Amino acid sequence: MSDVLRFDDNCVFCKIIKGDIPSTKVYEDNLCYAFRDINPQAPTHILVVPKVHITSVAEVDRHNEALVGHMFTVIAKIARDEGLDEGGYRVISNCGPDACQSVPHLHFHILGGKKMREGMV
Ligand code: DGP
Repeated sequence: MSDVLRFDDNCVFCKIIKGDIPSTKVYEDNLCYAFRDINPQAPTHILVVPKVHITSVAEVDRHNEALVGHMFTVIAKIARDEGLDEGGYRVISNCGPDACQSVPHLHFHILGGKKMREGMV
């Protein structure tokens, strides 16, 4: 896994990772960054993003699969630290226009802290 940072100058999440746009940091290591969503859909709503610019799940392949696996280890840690373990939580990644992905930088939403409706998933 490379920890070389590759940014897209036009990407809002790349700007957040660089600190050019402020965010409420929850977790950071050399591979990924987690911060609170600006428009929370649940009492706890955190985004986990890789520090390299990957557009979406559609760009996950054998070159970055270890990074994505690491992100899930981080997701589980954050959920524990946020006290979501007992009640449970949802992890979502919107991919492309039909899924209403609005920021084209791979991210996983962690949503928890309330009973969610059954619905899309
Ligand atoms: P998605 O629709 O799956 O691409 O989710 C993008 C999320 O990113 C959305 O829930 C709002 C969040 N978001 C967009 N811009 C910013 C920002 O500047 N700061 C923070 N904290 N969150 C943002």
